[in-house]
Amino acid sequence: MSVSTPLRYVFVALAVLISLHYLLSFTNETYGSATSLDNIKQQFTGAETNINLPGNTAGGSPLSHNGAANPSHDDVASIPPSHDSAGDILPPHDDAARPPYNTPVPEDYYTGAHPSPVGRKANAVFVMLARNGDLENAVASIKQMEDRFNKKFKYPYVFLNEQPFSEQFKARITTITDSPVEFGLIPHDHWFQPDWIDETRASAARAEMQKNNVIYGGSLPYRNMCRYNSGFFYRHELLKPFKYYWRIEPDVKFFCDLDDPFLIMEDQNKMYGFTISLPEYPATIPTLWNTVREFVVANPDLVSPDNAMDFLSDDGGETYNRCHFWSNFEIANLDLWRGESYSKFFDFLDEKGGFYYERWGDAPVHSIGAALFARKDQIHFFGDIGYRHEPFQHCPQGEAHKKGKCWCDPEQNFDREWYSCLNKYDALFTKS
Ligand SMILES: Nc1nc2c(ncn2[C@@H]2O[C@H](COP(=O)(O)OP(=O)(O)OP(=O)(O)O)[C@@H](O)[C@H]2O)c(=O)[nH]1
Ligand SMILES: [Mg+2]
Repeated sequence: MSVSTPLRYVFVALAVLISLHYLLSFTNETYGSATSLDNIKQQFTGAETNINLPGNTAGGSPLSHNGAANPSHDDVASIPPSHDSAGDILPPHDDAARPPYNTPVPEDYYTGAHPSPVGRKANAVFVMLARNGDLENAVASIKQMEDRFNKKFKYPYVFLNEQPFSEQFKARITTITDSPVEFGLIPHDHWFQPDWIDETRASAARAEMQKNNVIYGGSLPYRNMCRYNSGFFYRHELLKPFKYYWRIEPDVKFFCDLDDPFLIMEDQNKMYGFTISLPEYPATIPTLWNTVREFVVANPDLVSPDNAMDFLSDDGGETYNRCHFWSNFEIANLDLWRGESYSKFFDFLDEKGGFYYERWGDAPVHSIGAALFARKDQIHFFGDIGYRHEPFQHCPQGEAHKKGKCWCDPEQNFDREWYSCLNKYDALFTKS
């Protein structure tokens, strides 16, 4: 059968129109939704159409979860969220035709709009000493701190380095937190070996320790770092506004969700908090204890009553049992270090040159300072903070493990290992 010419034109026009409609329906969401049968029906009947919630893909777009139809972060930022009076989230009013699965989560779910869960914060800061080369491990530690704790609390961070931080370092760190972050340069004289140190004697000591395989025994930068952490970090300009700090190192692990430990410090008038304690290597501190004794004899008034000497010594101060709090984790009150007692103590130690002629670590120096210049009840064991710095970890036990939803194996716990000093800390409070 042949079709007459005018009728053929009508068929061709109709075919073009129908093709165009399907083409637009697939490629343009707004067009598709405006012309869908459901919507056209709704225009006439006022009936509600089904809403496809995220996770309810039946009848929804296959792109609703991860595909190209999801808004980018920039889209989220540019669309103001709207709330009804009951606080429910409504689709953005300026884009009502957007399918519900495409409605972005309101921005205030992502930002610091929510205050700390308990509604108040301490005057506190995280501190990390790091080199540019520590970047990957620094990011790993900070990301965990954010996930376990700080994305709820938004405490600021201070990073310190004796060399300027690279742009890459700053960019990678600021990407993973919404909290304020400062990158500080350490003043030259706070870091490097002072002129009055006898370099011949210092380098001979390094060579000897290296020969004896003392850990970091041959390293000058490590000594600078130990001296800086012992006596200078708390004087940095960027730390001046703060009262409490939490020291974080690159490449550590935080195992549990946390409440705010800074508030424990503040509310219970704590001075120093730790998670792991152990004895120091004797080869790094041959004359440290004699120097401490000399200081105490000369300055008896600076030592705190009810101190924790029994954590340090098993014979009333005669000898050092080498127990120290592992200072790669510290939550402490900066006033402990800024106060008269510790300031004079540090200067006294520094003048002896043991940071360079031996290899005095900031862990024993801080621990002796905390034990002698604070009351023992001001030293706090953070049993609920799951933490690992290779090769040891503290994993919370029992209820604390459950409450923190900790991911460490509770059986992998340093507390009662033979090499742990926690029993000496416990004994401070159990002995009469
Ligand atoms: N800016 C800077 N930071 C350093 C330097 N050496 C160490 N640090 C930092 O000081 C802290 C302690 O150094 P570590 O090398 O971790 O010392 P450690 O914990 O005794 O030894 P590890 O078992 O190797 O972790 C870390 O936060 C390091 O990133 C340095 O030369 N410059
Ligand atoms: Mg370390």
